[in-house]
Amino acid sequence: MTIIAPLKTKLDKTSDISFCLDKSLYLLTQSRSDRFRNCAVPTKLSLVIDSMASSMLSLGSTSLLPREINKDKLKLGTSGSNPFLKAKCFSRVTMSVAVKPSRFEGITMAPPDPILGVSEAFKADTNELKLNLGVGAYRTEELQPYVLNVVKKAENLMLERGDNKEYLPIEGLAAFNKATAELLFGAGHPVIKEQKVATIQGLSGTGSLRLAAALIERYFPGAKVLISAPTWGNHKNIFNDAKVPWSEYRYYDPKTIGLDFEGMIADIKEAPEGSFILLHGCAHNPTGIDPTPEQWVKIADVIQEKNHIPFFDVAYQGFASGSLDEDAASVRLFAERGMEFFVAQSYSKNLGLYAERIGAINVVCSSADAATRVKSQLKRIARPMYSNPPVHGARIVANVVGDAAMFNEWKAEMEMMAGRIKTVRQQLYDSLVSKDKSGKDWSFILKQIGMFSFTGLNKAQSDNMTDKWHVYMTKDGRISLAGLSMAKCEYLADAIIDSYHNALLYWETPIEL
Ligand code: KET
Repeated sequence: MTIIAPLKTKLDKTSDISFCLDKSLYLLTQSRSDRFRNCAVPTKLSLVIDSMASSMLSLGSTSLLPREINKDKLKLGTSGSNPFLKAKCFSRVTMSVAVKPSRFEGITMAPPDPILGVSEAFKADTNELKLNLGVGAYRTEELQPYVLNVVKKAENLMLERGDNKEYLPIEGLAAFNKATAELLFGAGHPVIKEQKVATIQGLSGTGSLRLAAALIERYFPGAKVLISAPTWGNHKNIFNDAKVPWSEYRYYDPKTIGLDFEGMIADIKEAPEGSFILLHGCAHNPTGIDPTPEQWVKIADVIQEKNHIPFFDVAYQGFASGSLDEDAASVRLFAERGMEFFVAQSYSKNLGLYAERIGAINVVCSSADAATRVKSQLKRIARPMYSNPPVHGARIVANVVGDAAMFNEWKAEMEMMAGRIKTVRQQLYDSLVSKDKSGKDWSFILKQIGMFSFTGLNKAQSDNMTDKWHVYMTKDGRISLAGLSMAKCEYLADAIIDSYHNALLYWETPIEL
């Protein structure tokens, strides 16, 4: 269908040319002296000027810019075979404009992603002082991306073996699924031995969460997911897109810059029986504040009492403490109680496989039979979404975990990465304390764990970090310490101190993504 906008114009010194496009009306101002040879129209429009009419007009070339909406000026016309409509004549001139709009006129511009959009803005900045602390991605001391040596070894092995590129089964690579469940629960754990875990390979942590969300939507209609306030911003998108209702439980207390444990417990207790409770297995994003082992026990108690279903997001196993086992303690506590629950896993951070999109969804069931059925339905959900997952990352994980020497090498590299983050954390704290004479207590930075520091900077202060200091971070006040080097700690401390004390203060506490 071609949409035609009949043009009615009366030429004065400045003529108003109004036309209508798919319910949008634009008022165009055209100077008489300009020549009207071609029309550079905003990308939204494709505008064809009737050549006869345009020569009659003998107006100059110009850009037609939408000025304002003027509903009364003109009505929309649509055409069948003839792309030009006969427009009515007012005084001296008749002309027609055929407008071929995009079918996507109704699609508005999406805002940049609050996390991945920061990397795009960083790339566009030409200042040499710039620092990207937005996305949670590990960098070397030289601020370069890091490919683990053990990953390179595993890839070489794959080349030597001449591994093929055949489709994987819908559930993914069997050796990966075995390795990933064992890494989570511990090899030989009863839930694995008794085949009570339904594991399928997912498109990293995000894709695995999305599969579980689809399963919830299909088999637990109306059930609510409770997520922490705040949480990783994409959790809300995932549940929204899967049409799973969610609400928040209290988690972060800005007054203590710590866990609001009482609030958390009260909100979990209050949730309707049988709700899903989303928990960060370790290294809570964005706060870097985890419950203590004793608090985990109480959380498990209240979840069990209320018959809720825990849903773990484990994106940082090994990154919180440097130990894979220690960081899986929360998940294992729930497994030992014989509870049924979900665990989404990601190898983006701990193996640095960000772009390989490798992870898994595990559903711990109370029987092997239930696990078989759940797995069959997860496969059924995956098949029309992406058919089957990519093999490369799965082989890397299976090779690394399946070979004792490579497994040990991985653990050593992970300790190195976690250790470097701890060192810059300490250095940032030292720099802040030595430079800031206001007496502010910066010790919260040392108490937080994992890749991030939740600085408490509000939006205006975060904007100042970026606009004035070229430090890129998310607007909720989170900085990724994995993107910081020792050499940049002083500069960052200067930026934080200036932003904290001098940036216009909003009334708000840190915003959520
Ligand atoms: N869960 C959490 C808590 C998380 O922080 C991330 C990624 C993911 C899951 C998913 O990662 P994946 O690469 O799909 O396995 N977080 C970082 C990157 C991102 O936002 O996508 C981040 O917070 O910077």
